[in-house]
Amino acid sequence: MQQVLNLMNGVLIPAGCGETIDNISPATGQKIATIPRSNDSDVAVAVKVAKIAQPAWATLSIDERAEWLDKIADALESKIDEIAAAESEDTGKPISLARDVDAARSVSNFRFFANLLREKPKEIYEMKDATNIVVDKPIGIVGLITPWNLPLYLLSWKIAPAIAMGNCVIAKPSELTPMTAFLLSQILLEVGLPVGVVNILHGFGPEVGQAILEHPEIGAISFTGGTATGRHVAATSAPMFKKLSLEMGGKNSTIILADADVEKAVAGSVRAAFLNQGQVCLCGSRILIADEIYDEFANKFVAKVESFKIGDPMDEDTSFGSLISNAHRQKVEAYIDLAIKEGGTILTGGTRPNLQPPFDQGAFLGPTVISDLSPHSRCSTEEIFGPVVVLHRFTSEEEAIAIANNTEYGLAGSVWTEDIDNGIKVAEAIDSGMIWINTWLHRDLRVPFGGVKNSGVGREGGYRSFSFYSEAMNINYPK
Ligand code: TXE
Repeated sequence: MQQVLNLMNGVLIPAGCGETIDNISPATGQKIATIPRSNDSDVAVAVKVAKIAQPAWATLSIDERAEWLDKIADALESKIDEIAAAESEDTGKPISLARDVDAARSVSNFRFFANLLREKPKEIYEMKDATNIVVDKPIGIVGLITPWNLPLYLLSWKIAPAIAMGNCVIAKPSELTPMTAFLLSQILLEVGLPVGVVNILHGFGPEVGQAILEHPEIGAISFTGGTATGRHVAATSAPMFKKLSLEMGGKNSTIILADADVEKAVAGSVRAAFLNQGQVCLCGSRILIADEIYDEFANKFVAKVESFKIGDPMDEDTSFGSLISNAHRQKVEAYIDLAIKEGGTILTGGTRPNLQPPFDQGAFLGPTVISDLSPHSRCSTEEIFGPVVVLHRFTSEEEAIAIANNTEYGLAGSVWTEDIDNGIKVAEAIDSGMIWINTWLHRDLRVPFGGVKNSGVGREGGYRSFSFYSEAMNINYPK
């Protein structure tokens, strides 16, 4: 039984109150660790140590901080299999996905921001009689709050740019997935990162998370999670004028135009629908198909979905793991029941697979495809955040765009067509932060990442992350 500890001031310690929370493996239902039940007094101590560490950290040169990010990347890379195994056990995702996506991206997040920091151009604006120089000053102490679906991938996506810009961080991973954050804590100690620069506190959102939101000396909050919680984060932080980055839910459309390459579109849209068992906010959970190719596409799509290998996430051949928890599975199953009430037809899935012990105790649910629902139905417009997709026909591109925009979210999506120019035209008409054409989740870390409407506020990625984690100051002086 692993005892997860907080990282605070360069040591691994329990919560001040000594209380713990059980961490359950989603695939087996077994307790695998305990985590600290931290609260506001732990946050108060973390802020004190971060405040002491921050001035020295901020005065390091760009190259020195970039060097630290590279050291962390190298150390993560040397433990990529250990990280993948921990992430797979903690989330229920297949080990192959944990290695190829979660662990690999955690390494590249630190390496990417190290190099981007080195290349960061100086911002100088010359006037006839004066010069302006823009200085990006650190905020000081920033709060990072992250979700359970891509634990280390998203934690590293925030920590790297935050410390690159000279801040110290107080991070709170999801209480459902503490394991790789704990591995990162140990790695930060191994590489000798100066104490107090990164502090990682575990515990419940409304307790230690809320304390981070409320602490007056934490100047910015970067949150990734559900829209409901994001609304609460904003309501708490905005009146304190904290900088706020919100990455929240999605209900993304995959649009299959009549001229699409059907084989390519089927393969791509199945991956976009069910990667990480559909628990990625970028997943394409509404598939809009041109009438002309609907039957061919739907049949091939269902056949591909039925080829997933569901089971032990630690088995290299498994391509479909468990959901994050039994509670989340019940939420997803409630949507499947609702879909039937709303007139939907279950083309495949909708049931729990029969698995051998101990996986019979896991939060498994088969990939589910539903047709014949109205595009205005709750299942077609609300975020389910699980392995459930709805298929819709459309007769014109205008209709497809209208369906795609008919949701409170605006995060991502994809368009499948052999005519790229037309694909770009359709993409631009969709209220969204990012659209892929004939692919999905192909990521250049320099581009803006984030959404509109109820999917988020602000953008992460590249220099946009740097500007979030700093305060721009202009100095003007005469020639
Ligand atoms: O979110 P929650 P979950 C979205 C995804 C889905 C959800 C899944 O669409 O809706 O996130 O993650 C902490 N004060 N995205 O269920 O509950 C909580 O402890 C402070 C979008 O975990 O919102 C956890 O650490 N913190 C995203 C974190 O908030 C609080 C990608 C998120 O928890 C808190 C990934 C409080 N009062 C998931 N209550 C994207 N757009 O990229 C909870 N927390």
